[in-house]
Amino acid sequence: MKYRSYILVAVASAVLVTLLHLYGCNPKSPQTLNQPKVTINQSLATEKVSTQKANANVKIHNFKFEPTTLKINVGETVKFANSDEEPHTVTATDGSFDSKALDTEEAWTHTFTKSGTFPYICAIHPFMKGTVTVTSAGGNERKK
Ligand SMILES: [Cu+2]
Repeated sequence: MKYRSYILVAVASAVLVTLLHLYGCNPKSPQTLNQPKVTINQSLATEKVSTQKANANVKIHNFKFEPTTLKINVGETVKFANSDEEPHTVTATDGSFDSKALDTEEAWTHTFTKSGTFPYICAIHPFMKGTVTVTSAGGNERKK
């Protein structure tokens, strides 16, 4: 008889401990067990370091500026990228900007702070011509 009650107590204790373990020590709901997925932005790592954002792009390709004529607003930045095997420059005919020679896959950015029409050439190949037309955006620009 005594032996049997020992077993009962032991079983009851085991059940109690199990219940305590299930409900007392395991408050986590299944949702919190789902770990958030960590994704590493690989594109940031492979992109060439360029902090300056361009509003427009001009590609230098086959001894041409593409697009040849570009219209932007005052304060916007244009990125000129040379994809030719030859070096090229982006040189304003009025002397207001000059990229100097850009090698293959080299890029140069310029921010246009004045409205107007700016023809430019490649100083190495003067037959290469382009134009950037800069207009003031909604007349908000009052800078001098
Ligand atoms: Cu050139």
